[in-house]
Amino acid sequence: RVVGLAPKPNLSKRGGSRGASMEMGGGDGGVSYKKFVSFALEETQRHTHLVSSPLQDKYNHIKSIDRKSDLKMLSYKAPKIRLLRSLCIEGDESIQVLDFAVFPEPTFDLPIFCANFFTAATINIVVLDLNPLHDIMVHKAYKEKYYKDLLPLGLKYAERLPWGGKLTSESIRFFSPIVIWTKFVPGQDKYDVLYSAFVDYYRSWLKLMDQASPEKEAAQITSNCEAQHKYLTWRAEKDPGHQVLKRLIGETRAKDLVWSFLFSGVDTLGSKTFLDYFPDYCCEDGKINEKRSMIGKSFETRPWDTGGNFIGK
Ligand code: BLA
Repeated sequence: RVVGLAPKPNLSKRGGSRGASMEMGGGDGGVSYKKFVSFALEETQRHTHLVSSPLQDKYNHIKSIDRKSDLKMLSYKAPKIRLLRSLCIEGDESIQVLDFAVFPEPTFDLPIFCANFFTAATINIVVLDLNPLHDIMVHKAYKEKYYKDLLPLGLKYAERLPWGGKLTSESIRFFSPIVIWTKFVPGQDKYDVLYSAFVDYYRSWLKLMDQASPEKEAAQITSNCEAQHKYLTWRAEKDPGHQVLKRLIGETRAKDLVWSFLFSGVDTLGSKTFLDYFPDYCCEDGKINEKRSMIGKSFETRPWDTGGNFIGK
């Protein structure tokens, strides 16, 4: 059952990268991220069986307070996918947002697919990655398993979508050596490259999903669960999109959207708190420091070399 405003995954209509640039914009150099979502859903349907998520009934469409923007939500699950969800924000002008993520079932140690695109009149902010489930600084075997073969893919886009400069230092541990972290001035050529990167990265993720076999050991499933919970906890608390959402739909609805939709699982996959995972953020009164970063921003340049070795401080 496909509920709500879903661009229905349709097997007869080929997604692919064909005709990408023709259909991409609004004719004025603008971008619509709907096409990205349609591609992802159709492509997923070719690899697995998507069913609507129970979240879909509650989270489908919100109009912004100023009534100028529409927030559209889609959510599905599949045998290896705990949650595939997307948030698309489109307005008459100013901002376009895509927050698309796929969270695997904890029986799989698959990376988390992450596409976060924020577009305003003069700037695009982009994160596209197969976020490692386990910290690759510590878990070298995990890094080998998933990223060794993907390094050429990262290199393919490193030049055309160059490193976006300093970022919240704490975020780097959630990124892989092939992360596309970039900022650019809006322009059709850039959107075409971004679409192509999205297609390539998503196809790579689906391939990993096809190959993934379930963990046999309970301890490994527990560890996957905790790792995903840590990721969700980080993002639910510190995601940079939160501020924008607050402005669009108000604090209460923004918080609900972030905690119960975007990072659904944060209340169920584990019981540790944000401060258990990130004790540096603890204030003297025991509350969570509201700063997004305790260490500050760093990594002016890409902190991985072409071999995927970490070269940041
Ligand atoms: C900025 N978004 C950023 C930045 C990053 C990300 C790294 C640069 C600022 C910083 O270093 O924090 C994205 N950070 C991520 C992602 C992870 C992470 C994906 O840790 C995953 C682990 N961004 C959105 C959505 C909106 C949005 C939904 O994903 C809006 C609704 C907006 N992102 C947005 C804005 C900025 C930004 C406005 C610039 C403001 C800022 O730097 O805080």
